[in-house]
Amino acid sequence: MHDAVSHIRSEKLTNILSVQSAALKAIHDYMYDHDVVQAMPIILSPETDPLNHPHFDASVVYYGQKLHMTKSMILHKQLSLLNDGVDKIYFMSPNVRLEEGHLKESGRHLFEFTQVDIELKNKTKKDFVKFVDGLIVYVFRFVKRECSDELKALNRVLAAPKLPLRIYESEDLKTKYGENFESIVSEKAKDPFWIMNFKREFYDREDKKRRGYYHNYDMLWPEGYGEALSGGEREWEHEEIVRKMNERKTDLSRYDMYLKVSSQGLIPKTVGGGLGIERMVRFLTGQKHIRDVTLFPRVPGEKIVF
Ligand code: ASN
Repeated sequence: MHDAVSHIRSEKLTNILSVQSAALKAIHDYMYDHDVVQAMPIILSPETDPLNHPHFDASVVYYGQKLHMTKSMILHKQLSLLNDGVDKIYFMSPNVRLEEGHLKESGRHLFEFTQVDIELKNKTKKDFVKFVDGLIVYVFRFVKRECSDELKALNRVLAAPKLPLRIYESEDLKTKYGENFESIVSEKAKDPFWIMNFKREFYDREDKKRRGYYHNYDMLWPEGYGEALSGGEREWEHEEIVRKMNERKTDLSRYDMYLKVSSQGLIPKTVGGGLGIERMVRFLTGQKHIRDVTLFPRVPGEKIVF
């Protein structure tokens, strides 16, 4: 209890919250300037991101209906772009992912966090990378300008990266550095960078002519801070969606409504991704563990105080 109170009262946290506030303003300004519409997030829905890695269930039953807490708004992002007048959308989306306790060691996992979740219609991964490159530099510049005292107090020197950010292919990095390539390259890097092509969820587009190649990506922070954003171009064709759900042994009945929409050919062609807010603040402020940048830490496996 005492530790939690002194954490909330610390001057370090004052500085971190100022940096976070500036970074959030920069994100909103950038979105507004680029005509990206902000919509409100949802927390409970019949189905959410399947998140194909081990985690505990977070659902409630409400009037007989099972509702899941948002793991990511990916499916809702796609559905929101069914509106013909909206081509670009973002959500400041709280996610609940009840991760396994060993992930607390990573320094970058929270079981409750917020991502700025972006989706763009009729755009490609190239467009998205360019859009996010611009966002990152905009945030860096704004934070450096507005929070020079706070950064100094935190002993953090930030250099705005040169654009375009470097782009790597995961296969090349795997050959060079082995399975742990993401951490190794993040340790070595001085600027944020992109890695293309990961086998992930059903909704990230797989190349039809080159099976096993996925038109998706991660953006990583340098200095060993690891994953910042993940996203990709999306599957929109019903047959591909069903094929990939089956490949991942997904219970199709859970995605009944989504599949109804896709079977009518309505899923729009989109690209997008989600940037973790707390991870970004951890990097901007140079903190060792993500718990240090949150007012009320939710670290996997740890008991919550407040
Ligand atoms: N936000 C991610 C995306 O847009 C999905 C996720 O967080 N799992 O692809």
